[in-house]
Amino acid sequence: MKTMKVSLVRARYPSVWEPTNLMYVSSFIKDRYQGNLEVQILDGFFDSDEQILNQISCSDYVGFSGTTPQVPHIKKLSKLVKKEYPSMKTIAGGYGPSLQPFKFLNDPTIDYLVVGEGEQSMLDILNGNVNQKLVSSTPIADVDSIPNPDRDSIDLNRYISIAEKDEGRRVTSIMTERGCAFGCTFCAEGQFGTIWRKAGLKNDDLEYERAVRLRGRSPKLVVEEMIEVRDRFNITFFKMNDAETNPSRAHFLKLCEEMIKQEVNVPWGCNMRCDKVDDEMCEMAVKAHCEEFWMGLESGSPEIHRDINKGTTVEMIKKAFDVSKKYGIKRRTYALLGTPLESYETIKQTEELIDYVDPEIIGFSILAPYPGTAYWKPEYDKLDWSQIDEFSNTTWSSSNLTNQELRTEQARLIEKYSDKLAPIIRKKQKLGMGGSQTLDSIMGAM
Ligand code: B12
Ligand code: SF4
Repeated sequence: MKTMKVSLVRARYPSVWEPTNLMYVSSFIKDRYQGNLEVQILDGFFDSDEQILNQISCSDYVGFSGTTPQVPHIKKLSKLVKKEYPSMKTIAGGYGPSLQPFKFLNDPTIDYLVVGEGEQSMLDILNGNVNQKLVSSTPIADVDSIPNPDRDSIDLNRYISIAEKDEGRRVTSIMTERGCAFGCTFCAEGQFGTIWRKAGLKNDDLEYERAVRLRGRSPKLVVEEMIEVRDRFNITFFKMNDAETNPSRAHFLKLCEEMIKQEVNVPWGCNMRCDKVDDEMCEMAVKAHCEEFWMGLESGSPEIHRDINKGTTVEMIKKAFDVSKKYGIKRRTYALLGTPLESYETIKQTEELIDYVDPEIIGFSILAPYPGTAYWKPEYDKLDWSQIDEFSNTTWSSSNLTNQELRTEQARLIEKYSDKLAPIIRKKQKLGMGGSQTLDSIMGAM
């Protein structure tokens, strides 16, 4: 029987995180495809276009993944692939293509466009069950039925060694859940999630839909995966890949309990929502060897908090930072400049909040109105999104501050809190993001 060969490629972008999404797609198709299947996962962060073209030469299918800033590279690669290997089937997926499907539907160099979570759709394509270009399938409700991300088809050591060089520890990521139950105005997750409804969910009740979208993995299985990965790759730090690891307090506590029970004994860090951080959670997390919480404080202005719909308040943030400090947890935070109500006054409030919570690590970004966020406008489509992101945003302004004023404030805050900037954020922010030349220099520096 002929072996089906599949290459999955993450488009170029500086990221020290392995592409868990493609690793999930890979493990799923390897598990369910009935014939012989070979999969390799490449990454434009490490692999040049030439290397990608050479390495995929025997593939039957090549799938590209990326967020909006990576869309131009996906399109460049698909063009190169069709020129070099006209019979190879090309597939585009991920947030970028899913949120702007029209960019791919008329592109003759893309054969299939996968919208939303892609495991089942990819399998359907390989099985020859897809007769149209746009593919979307009902997301898998039981996330425990998806095998662990495929760590055999990717060179994981390339990622681990960057962290080892930068931080002196062997780091990799683990996902404890999927989706998000919230709808912050600056995040595209809400829009991405509503694709599910189009993909087959019948219930139109947003609350219900959001609750369904958040799907926790079995803590026992997550921890078994951690132990396997710890032992196989000699991991000394885990970073949780979740949007937020604590939207469910019960799930978070169970996860910690399981880590203690199964004696993972490896430090870890995770994204935490500030509305749900309390003594018991911190105590359990520390017992489970948690060392870092990454908590977005966004702004010190109560009005901005209401406006961005995150469901957090300045008081919640103070409490979350205070309580985690009490337990010796290192607190990394992010401030988001430039939401519509931003002014010099609100930035001052943000500085006051930062000084109060006194985080160990901080990053400053400027709102990037990505497709899928509440701030997206069709006219932004004319912008070159490979040149824009939240670190060096040369387009966005608030009602009160121009883009130049926001950037000056960002630079001032970076300078003011320079002793607290995470190494990776320092690299990105000092070099400035956006523009292929700058991107090259960032990639060279990483
Ligand atoms: C975790 C995360 C990260 C991690 C990624 C970790 C990792 N291992 O890759 C880090 C911190 C590195 C990161 C970086 C970035 N991120 Co991010 N990130 C997220 C977050 C919180 C969760 C994404 C996730 O892991 N989902 C779970 C996985 C399983 O789902 P998935 O990635 O969507 O993949 C599924 C489908 O999309 C599909 N699929 C994906 N690719 C392909 C390809 C094929 C061929 C197929 C068939 C299917 C398919 O199948 C996958 C499995 O179901 C989301 C917000 C959110 N709550 O969703 C933002 C989000 C995705 N990020 C976003 C952005 C913009 C970025 C950056 C560009 C930011 C920056 N300027 O640096 C970079 C890009 C990095 C990169 N190289 O891709 C935006 C995307 C918006 C948009 N319009 O594109 C989001 C939505 C946040 C926001 N601001 O709105 N991110
Ligand atoms: S910012 Fe975090 S909490 Fe808000 S919608 Fe995005 S992933 Fe969910």
